[in-house]
Amino acid sequence: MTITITAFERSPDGGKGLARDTRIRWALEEVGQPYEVRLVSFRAMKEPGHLALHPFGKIPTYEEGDLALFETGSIVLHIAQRHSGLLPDDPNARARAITWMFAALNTVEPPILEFANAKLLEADKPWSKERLPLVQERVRTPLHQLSRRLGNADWLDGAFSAGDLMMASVLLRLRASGILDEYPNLAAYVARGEARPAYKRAFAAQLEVNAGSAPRPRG
Ligand code: GTB
Repeated sequence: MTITITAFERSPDGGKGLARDTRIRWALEEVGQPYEVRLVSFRAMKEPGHLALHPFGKIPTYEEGDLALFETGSIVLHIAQRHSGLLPDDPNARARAITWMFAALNTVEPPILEFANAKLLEADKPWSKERLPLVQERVRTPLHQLSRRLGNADWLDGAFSAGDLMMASVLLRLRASGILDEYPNLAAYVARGEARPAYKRAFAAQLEVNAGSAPRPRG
C-alpha cells in the first residue's frame, strides 16, 4: 500500500531538516519503506481538506490505505510497530524504547519549543530579554539529566531505536543556539544519528524540496 506523508511546500527553515516531516522520512528510510510526499502551503493546511487529516492544521500527516494519522510520535510508533528495524523484539526492551520516544516528546521537546517561540515570536516584547535566560535554563535541565544518563553509550538503550530517532530529532533543533554543544556527548549522539544512511536520505529528500527557498522563521 502506498504511504503518503505531507510536508511544507516551502519550509520556513529553507531545508535545514528541522520541520517535523524529516522525522517521518527518517523512520521510513530506516525501515526501508518507500513513500510519497504531498506538499502543502500554510494556507492549504488550514483548509477543510487538510483539516480532515490533521485537526490542528499542521504537517506532517501520514496516509496508508484507509489509515490516516497525525502527530509525529504516533506516526513513528506506527511505522516502528509495522516494520522491523526501529524497535527491539524483546517486550521489555521494546517498552523502554517507546518510553524514550515519550521522553523526547513530553520531557525534552516542550522547553525547546518554548525557547524557539521565545526567540522567534517574543523577541520584540519588552520582557523578552529578561525572560530568555529562564527559558534557556528550562532547556538545560533535562539536557543535563539526559547527558548524564547517556554517558559514553552510543544510544539510549542498547541498539539504535525509534527512541533514539525521536530524541536526536528533538535535539537537532537546538544546534544553532549553541546549547547542544554544551553537552559534548549529546552533540556526538545527534551527529551519530545524522551519520546514519537513513537520516542522510531523509535529509536529502527534504532538501530537494526546499533548496533555494530562503529561510523564513516560523514556529
Ligand atoms: N505535535 C505535532 C507533531 O509532532 O506532529 C506538531 C506538528 C507541528 O508543529 N507542525 C509544524 C506545522 O505544521 C511543522 S514542524 N506548523 C504550521 C502551522 O502551525 O501553521 C515545526 C517547525 C516548523 C518550522 C521549523 N523551522 O523552520 O525551523 C521547525 C519546526
